[in-house]
Amino acid sequence: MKALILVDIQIDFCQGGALEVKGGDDVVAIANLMMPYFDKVVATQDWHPADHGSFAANHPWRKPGQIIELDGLSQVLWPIHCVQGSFGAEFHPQLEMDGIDKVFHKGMDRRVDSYSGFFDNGKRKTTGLSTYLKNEGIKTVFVMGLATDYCVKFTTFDAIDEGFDTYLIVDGCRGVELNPGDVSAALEQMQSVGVKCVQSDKIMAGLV
Ligand code: VGL
Ligand code: ZN
Repeated sequence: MKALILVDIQIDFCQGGALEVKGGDDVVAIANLMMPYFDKVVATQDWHPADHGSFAANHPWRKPGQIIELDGLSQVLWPIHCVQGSFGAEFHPQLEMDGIDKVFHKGMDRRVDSYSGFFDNGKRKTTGLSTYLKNEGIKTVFVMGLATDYCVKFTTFDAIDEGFDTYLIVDGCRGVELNPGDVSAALEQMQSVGVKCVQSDKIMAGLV
C-alpha cells in the first residue's frame, strides 16, 4: 500500500505569501494529478500560534534568516507565517481537498519548530502520521510539496527512520533556497539516507 504525503501546500508558501517559495504554486497541479495513484493521501499543515518562537517578530531586534537557540535547538528565524486560523495558513485554493484522506497539523508548540510531518524538530512529540500510515497498511510513501530544503527534507528523513520505503517526487517540490545551493544539497542529503527520487510523469505512466 502506497501513500502520498503532501507537505505544507499552503497560501503562505505560495506566490505572494508571507514565506513565499519561488514557484510554490506550480506544485498544486502536480499534487492534484498525483492523488488518484495512491491508496491514501495525507497532507501536512504548518499551524503556528501567533507567539511561535520561530517567528523573528517574536524576538526583539531579530530578523528573518538569522539563527537563534530555541529551547536548546538551533532555530532559523522566519517571517510570521501559517498562523492558526489565518488566511495564509489555508491550503492553496486550487488544491483538491476531496482527494485528501487526512490532514496532520504541526508546529503548534511555541518552543519548538516542526519541519517534518512526523515529529517536531526535537523529536519530542509525534503528529500521529506514522501510526496512521502503519494502521492503514502503508509500506511506501511518496513525498512532495513545500519546501524542499526544510519541511519536505525532514519529512523524508523521518519517513526513512520510521521504516517506510520513501520516494521524493522531485518536480512536485520547490525550495526556499535561503542560501544558494540549499536545494541541491537537500536532494543529495535525501538520496544519501535512501530516499529515491522520481518524477511525476513516471508515476502517471505506471513505471514506479
Ligand atoms: C517551512 C519554514 C518554516 C516549510 C515551514 O514548510 O518548509 N519552512 N515553516
Ligand atoms: Zn513554519
